[in-house]
Order: sequence, then C-alpha cells, then structure tokens
Amino acid sequence: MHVAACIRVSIVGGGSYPGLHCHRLISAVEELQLTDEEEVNGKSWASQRSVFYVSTKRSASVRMSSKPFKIFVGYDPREEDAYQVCRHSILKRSSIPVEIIPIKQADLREKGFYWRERGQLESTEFSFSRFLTPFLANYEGWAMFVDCDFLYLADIKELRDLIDDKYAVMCVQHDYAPKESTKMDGAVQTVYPRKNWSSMVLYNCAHPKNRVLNPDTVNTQTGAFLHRFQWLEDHEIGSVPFVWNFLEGHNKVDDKDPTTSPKAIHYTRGGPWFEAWKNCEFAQLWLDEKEDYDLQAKKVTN
Ligand SMILES: [Mn+2]
Repeated sequence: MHVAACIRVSIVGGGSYPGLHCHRLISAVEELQLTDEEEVNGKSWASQRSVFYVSTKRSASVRMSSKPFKIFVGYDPREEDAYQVCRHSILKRSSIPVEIIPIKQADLREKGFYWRERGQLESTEFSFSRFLTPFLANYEGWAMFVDCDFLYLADIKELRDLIDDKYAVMCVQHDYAPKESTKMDGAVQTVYPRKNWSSMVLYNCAHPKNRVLNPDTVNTQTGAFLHRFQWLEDHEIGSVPFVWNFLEGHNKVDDKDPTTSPKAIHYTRGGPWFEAWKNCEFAQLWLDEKEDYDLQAKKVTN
C-alpha cells in the first residue's frame, strides 16, 4: 500500500453560507474521488472517514483541487449589490473550494500597494488595481480576476478546468467596439483594442512574465500597457470561450447552438442595480439571483 499524503479539504469563503458547508465539502471530496480513483488504495472514499489518503503520483493535480481557487473580484462602493450577487452566484454553483477576495482600493491604499491618482477615464475603482491580482496571490498558482458586474450561471470548476500552464494569462478575446459613448451612470466609455479582455482574466501567477505586475508597474504604467496585456507576447495569451464573458447588449444567444448559452453574463453597460439599466437583457436573471442572495443573508442574520 502506497500511502503518502493526507489531503486536507479546506472550505473557504463560506462564512455566510452555513448551509452550504456540507454540500461543498462533499463536492470537494467527490472531485478527489473522480480524479484519483485509480490511485486510491483500500476502500472506497465513501467508506473512509475524516482522513483521505492518496498516492503522491497525482500530487500536482490534487494540490490544485484541494487548495481553494482564488477569485479576486473588483469592488466598487457604488456597486455593492453587484459585488454581493456576483460572489453569491459563484459560491452557490461551485463544486470546488473557492476563496473570493474583493479588490478594494481603500484597503490597497492603506497597505501601500496602490497610490496612483484616479484618472478621468477610470469608470470603476478597480480599473488599474485589478492588475495586482498575481501580486496579491503571492505569484503562486493560478488565480482569477473578474469585474463585479458579472452573474455566474455555471460551475466555476468548468472554467478552471480550461486552464493550460503554457499561457501566462487566459481570457475571452472579444473583438469588440461598443456603440455607447457612456456607460453605467454616465462614466465615459472608451474604445481601444482588446476592449473588455481584462474584465475576466485567469492569471498564471507563477509565470515569470507576470512578475512585471508589481505595485510599481501597476501604479505607473499606462492604461494601454495594462489593459492590452503589452507585457506579454500574443502566444502567451490563451483564449476562453466567449460564454464565460458574455457581453450583455453585444453577444447573442443562438437558440440552435447550445454552446452560445452564457455561463457568465457581463453587464458591461450597467446592470439592473442601476435605475437606467433595470430593463436590460438578462435583467430578470440578476434580479432573481439578488432575491436568492437576500434570502440567504436573512437566514444567516436570523
Ligand atoms: Mn464590467
């Protein structure tokens, strides 16, 4: 019997979701069971109790699945509801342990990681701070950044499973020129190449090229350098299907093609949490999710 490593399954980010603890622990265990079936010695997973043993042969993938997947979400005080609903939509569908960390500009300033002055073209507080993602993840493993104006409709595991170590970053490579000249509550909309690529990015934080994204660079570099990924060669940027950054008002569902059904809706023009966008496409989906979140939050308080 080749027993080498004990896997501790940690549940993170579930503090306000007590009812989900059990479900998510089981999900994480099921995942180990699926990926390591042939390596497991002795009895089935179900008959083992609180300690799970697996062979070290699969240690890399097991480490990946047992460590929570870090998801940094851009936070803006004007869009508190959007953040909460985005977070909720990820957590409730995730079959893997995830850790959701808001990128709050005030916190970063306090820690001395962020000091640049706000420019007039910045439509959110995380326009630039988002590029601190690999730094905030200690340049370890893969981590994700996503805007708060996303609504997840699918299991984040599906997205994480697309990760390929040969890339420095992976994202939806939109070819996109927005029609609107203003967005959300009147902020100026700017048009540039690779528009919207940086709104959801899987970062290979350990990739040497991403060391460039340190506080000095993020605080001084231009928007073009950062948002167009100019620290990378084209072949270092991997592509993810557009349904993972489905742009409301731009991307369309083809009823005959199930691969066009959104897995994450991006209310990039502004979502139902703004009065002006309360009737946008997919508004009801977001409002339903908000209601679900409110119910959960209420249960926790009572
Ligand atoms: Mn956005």
